[in-house]
Formats: sequence, structure tokens, C-alpha cells
Amino acid sequence: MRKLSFICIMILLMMQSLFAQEVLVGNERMKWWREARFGMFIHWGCYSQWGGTYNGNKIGGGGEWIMNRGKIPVAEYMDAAKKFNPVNFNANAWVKMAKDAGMKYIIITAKHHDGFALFKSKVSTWNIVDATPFGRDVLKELAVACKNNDIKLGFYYSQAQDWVNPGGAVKRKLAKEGWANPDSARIDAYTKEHNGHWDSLQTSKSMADYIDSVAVPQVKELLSNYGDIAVLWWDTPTDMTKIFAEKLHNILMLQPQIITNDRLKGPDFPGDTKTPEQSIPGLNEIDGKDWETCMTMNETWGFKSYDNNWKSPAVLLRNLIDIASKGGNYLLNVGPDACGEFPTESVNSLKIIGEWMKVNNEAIYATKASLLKPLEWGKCTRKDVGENTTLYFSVFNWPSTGKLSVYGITNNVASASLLNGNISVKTEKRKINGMDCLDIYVPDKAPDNMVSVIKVQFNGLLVPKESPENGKIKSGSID
Ligand code: JFZ
Repeated sequence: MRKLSFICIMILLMMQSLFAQEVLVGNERMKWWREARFGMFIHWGCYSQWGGTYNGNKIGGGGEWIMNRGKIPVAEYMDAAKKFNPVNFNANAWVKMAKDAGMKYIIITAKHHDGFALFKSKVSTWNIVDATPFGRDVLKELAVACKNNDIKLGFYYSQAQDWVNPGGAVKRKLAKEGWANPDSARIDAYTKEHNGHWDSLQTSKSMADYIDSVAVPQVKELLSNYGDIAVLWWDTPTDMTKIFAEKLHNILMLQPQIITNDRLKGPDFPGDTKTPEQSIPGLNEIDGKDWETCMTMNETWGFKSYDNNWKSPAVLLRNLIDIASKGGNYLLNVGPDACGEFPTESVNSLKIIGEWMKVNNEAIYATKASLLKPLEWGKCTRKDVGENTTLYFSVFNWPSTGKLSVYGITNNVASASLLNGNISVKTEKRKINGMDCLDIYVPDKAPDNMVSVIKVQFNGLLVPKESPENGKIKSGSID
């Protein structure tokens, strides 16, 4: 009996250490990603040349969905690629814009739902080298430029939906756009009959054929021919089966350090990161898993010539800080045009964010969620340095009273300064109704016009008296 329990304990201990090793490997793999906090998403393909317009009609939805939304026949869509010639494409210029904005990685659509590969592929001629006059492997050039600039490169790959390579999945629900007389009964009947497809070429093979002859070999090409790949960003699991997902997932072994997201199939393939889209989770939604919010600068991922609903640089910057304050990453999208250039508004926003980052990036990189309750005047990120905590207060609404108050911190302050200009500021601790309050005295005028950061170094590790979960810390507020 004693022998048996000894064996049981040994087995348990072994399992525990195996598990610990696994977690350690995961943490090691995620390290750069967790420190990066800011990346660039690029949606680019032959859909970019349509710019959101088909036969003179403005087509709804993202520019990259035009083939589906417009029900463009496969042959017609492929024919148009013979004019796709983005002669102004310059990998170094793109990478430099990302780097100058303070971004640490780039994820580009290696293949979106229209099946068009931005790389030379041996298994489908529907790729930028074989199907366009441009004839250059864009991913090759980007891989070199990223390597030279110390930027990580990741690939978005639409593993299931493929509207051109036969057998690829097509989202079932049909949208009204592209129909001469949109009538929901007719659309429903058509959807039922055609299962979402609009061209017989799409159904000329089975999805299993497509997975084996296109998706699997292309992912192998992507993970073999472009050096170290940081991220494989799957998208839309339409009609994925467990077998399809396993085949694709297994290829990731080619790049043991690779990070993947949660869009391969569903909950049984969670990947490493959650992918909230176009939204920033609330504090109560953060569950300890790594997450990355992807977001457009206007309202489309792929280029649309007439989408002018641009978020301001200040909104984009505040999103980045909000996300960092909750422990996530910001994957901010650019949709280059048919010439291979970023829209002017995107270039401008990236530049402005980059200027801010030059001064204030230590409030972003390698920071963690602050654990403080929401502040009324800004956001807070945190770094634990050895045995001490540093907090970075990003002030969105500069106080007219010359003072910012933060509640619930008992630690003494070692130093406090504005990041911009490294100017020391005075702080004072007091009790208000039995609650610890830290007052930070700031100049009348904010040093930055969008967001100013105050860095406060504390003695000891900061443990808020009450955690945000039990909701007892009073919000920081301007007194
Ligand atoms: C997908 C794509 O269809 C789209 O074109 C773009 O690439 C985007 C980043 O990802 O769109 C989605 C995917 C998932 C959700 C919404 C849109 N979702 O889970 O709500």
C-alpha cells in the first residue's frame, strides 16, 4: 500500500513538473509578444484594386469582401488581377512606417478569403507572382525588410474560406449587396440551394481536396520559405472539421516559436491569443488569457477609396494605451491601395503616434495591466522592476486644479516625473475618509497635446489593498 502511494505521488510530481515545463515554454514563447503591445495589420491583395466599387456600385462591407458581396464571377475577378501592378510597393518603406510608429510586429494577409496568395505558390497559380504583371513575391521582400529592421513578421492565412481555389469554403449567409432586386426570400432560397456559393467553379472540388491540395501545402510554403515567422493568424473557421484543423495545426511544428490565434476552428483549438475585433474588452472581460484587439483606422480592412470615416490619431493612441492598461496588444490595420501605398490618413496617424511613442514608449512596452480601478482622467500601466513597482499614469484629461489623485495605494513614492522632458513632480500621501490617497501635483499645462504620462516609482511591490475584482477601490478622480 505504502509502495503504491509512493508511486502515485511520484507520478503526480512528474506530471506537475512536465506541466510546469510546458507553461514555461509557453511563457518563453510569448515573451516578445507580451512586451511588444503594438503591431501593424496589413490587409492587401488584388481586392485593393477594386477600392470598394464594382460596376460603378459602391459595395457594402469591408473592401476585402468585394468579390463575395458583389457576387463577382471567379473568371471576371481573376481577369482583373491581370491589371494588378502595385509598382509603388516598397517593403522597406512599409516596415519603416510600422517601426517609426513604435510597432514591433507586422501581420499581413498572405491569403485572404478571395484565395489570392501574396506569395509565389507552387500549388496554385492564383498568386501575385503568376497571376499579375507585378510578378514579385511581396512576402519575400517584406521578410527581408522586417529582418533588417528587427520587426517580427506574421502571416494572416484564411484557411477555410477561399472563393477562388475550388473546394474552399464560402460563408453561407449572403448579403443583399450585389443583387439587382434584393429580396430576402429570394436570397434565402438561393443561399439554401447554393450554400453560399455564387459560381460553379467554387464547388468543382470538395473542401477536403482544397485543404489537402491548397491550404496545407500553402501553409507549409509560408512556414518554410520566409525565415522565422512570428505569428500564424488564422481567420474564419467556416466549415472547418477537427481533421482539417489538425492537419493545419500540425504544420506549425515547422516553426516551434510561432504564436497562433483562436480562429483556426473553435474552442477546441484555442491557440495562444484571443482576438477581439474592432472592440476593446472591459476590465471584467479580461480572463488571464493573452489577447489582441485588431482594429481598422477607418471602417474597412481592405482599401476603399471612399471610406473617409477615419479615427483621429488621438483616438488611436488612446486605444493603444487603454489596451496596454488592460494587458492586451493593439493590432492596428492599414489597407494599402492598388499602387502599393498606405492611405495618407494612415501615414499621418502612424507618424503622430510614433512621435508620441518616441517620448513615452516606456509607458507601453513590457508593461502589464495596472490592477487599479478605472481612473476618471486616464489609464495606468505597470512595471515591476525587481522588488519595486513603477506605475505610468497616462493622463487623457489634464486637470485644471493642478492635481491628480489616485486611491488605494499604500506604498511610499521613490520618484515621480513627467516622461516628457523628465521633469520631476511633487506628490503627497494623505488619508481621506480612512482611504489612502496619493496626490500628484502637475503643471497647469499638459506637456503633450494628446496624452501626457506621469511615471511614479514606488518603494516595494504595489499591492492594491483591494483588487479590481472585488471592486472596492474607489476610482482615482480629480479632487
Ligand atoms: C474577418 C474577415 O472576414 C475580415 O475580412 C477581416 O480580415 C477581419 C480581420 O477578420 O472578419 C471577422 C472575423 C470574425 C468576426 C468578425 C469579423 N467575429 O468573430 O466577430
